Amino acid sequence: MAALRGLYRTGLGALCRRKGYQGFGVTHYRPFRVNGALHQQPFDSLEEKPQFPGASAEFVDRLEFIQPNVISGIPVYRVMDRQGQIINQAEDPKLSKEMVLNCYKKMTLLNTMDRILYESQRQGRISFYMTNYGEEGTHVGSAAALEPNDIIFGQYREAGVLMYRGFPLDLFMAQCYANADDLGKGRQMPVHYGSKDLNFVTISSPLATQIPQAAGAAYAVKRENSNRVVICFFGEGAASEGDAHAGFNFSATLECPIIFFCRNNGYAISTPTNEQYRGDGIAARGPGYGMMSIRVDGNDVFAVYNATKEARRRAIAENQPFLIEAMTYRIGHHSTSDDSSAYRSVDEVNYWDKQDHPISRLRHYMTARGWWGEEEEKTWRKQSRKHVMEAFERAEKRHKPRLDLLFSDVYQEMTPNIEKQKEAMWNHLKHYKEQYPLDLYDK
Ligand SMILES: Cc1ncc(C[n+]2csc(CCOP(=O)(O)OP(=O)(O)O)c2C)c(N)n1
Ligand SMILES: [Mg+2]
Repeated sequence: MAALRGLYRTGLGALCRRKGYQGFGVTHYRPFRVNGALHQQPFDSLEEKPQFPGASAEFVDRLEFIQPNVISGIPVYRVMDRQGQIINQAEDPKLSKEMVLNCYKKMTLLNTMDRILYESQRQGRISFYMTNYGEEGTHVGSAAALEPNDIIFGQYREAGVLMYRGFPLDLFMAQCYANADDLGKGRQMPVHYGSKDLNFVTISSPLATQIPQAAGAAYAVKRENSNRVVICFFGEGAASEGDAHAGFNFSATLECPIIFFCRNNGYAISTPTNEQYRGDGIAARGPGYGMMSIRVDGNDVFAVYNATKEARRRAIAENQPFLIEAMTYRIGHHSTSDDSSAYRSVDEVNYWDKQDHPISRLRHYMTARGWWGEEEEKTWRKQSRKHVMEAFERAEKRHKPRLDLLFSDVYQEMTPNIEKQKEAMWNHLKHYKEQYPLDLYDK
């Protein structure tokens, strides 16, 4: 039967039929009338085509289930090897020295900020933190390929994207310290950044909520015809949520200019990928939605850059969604509420930290070109740490936001019940003021 299907695909089936070949088909007679007289038209069952509106397909006459691995072993696109050498010169994005140094500096600055804020949480100075260790290449490679007016929806582990866009250290710190400078007015948990100026939609923790929201934004962008794209970041764990399906399907059917960027970092908290899904990762799902898809080496900043740049260009030109699955590894714990030594070995983590790291790979590339050496590294490490420490000290000293901001921005105008809650809070604080550190708050 497979051979027969092959014949049909190559058009030989049609040839046989034209020559009157009876083959495997059964001859039937189709009745029709001309001027009241009944005639019979012979036809071959193999000529029948399915007419169902839900699929483009052929009939087959043998029971055969489709193997789940028909889409498997999707290759991983990369530009550099682990030593930072370009494998195929034609794929080198040939970024300027200035741009490469900027990428490297953003990746390492993110590292330094993570270290300081992680330690701050450990010392009880902030309530919570999530590091980005090991995934710096996915952040910076994608952010560098976007334009400033593209709209970004993140999950929570994409601080490097925001940093590349120009979000200052002071605002990162203000958000984590929930101080009066925080753009979110201190009302979110740490790492839930957002910036209207930088087109970075505020993070929401319930997994995958951003995916249908991003699809809707992409539909709006398409209607305004503004030559921009929406990019939506999510983890491979979030891709198991129903909202991911809704977002993918709406984007494909409404033909939206969106890049779905999956950071496949091997874990959803303690659940490894081999317990999360049975197919070939997230890229394999793209064809099921009728979506262009690619898998890239997320630790290769140039591969991520090239894939995002091309997906951006085509998403806008052709009004269609693209799915990028960037393979990487979460080197840090899931968050400060997690201890990953309970579910993975030190050797496993060390491999990624020491032998396949996006930062060292880019550094090898820069060193080979004579753009970076020990001296530059030492100076930059010192300087970036100083910047982070200064921002951290400023944030810690700053007052917390005015307390009644808790109640604003729920609706454009405060509703009577919210007004009542606000009054109740002030009354409570009047009675029990000695129980609260009110001097820490803006008046
Ligand atoms: C709807 C919902 N369910 C569960 C959680 C708890 N939770 C927070 S992060 C996370 C794992 C997500 O993994 P992944 O999407 O791979 O992102 P990663 O943390 O690896 O970057 C889970 C289960 C949540 N925040 N929201
Ligand atoms: Mg994950």
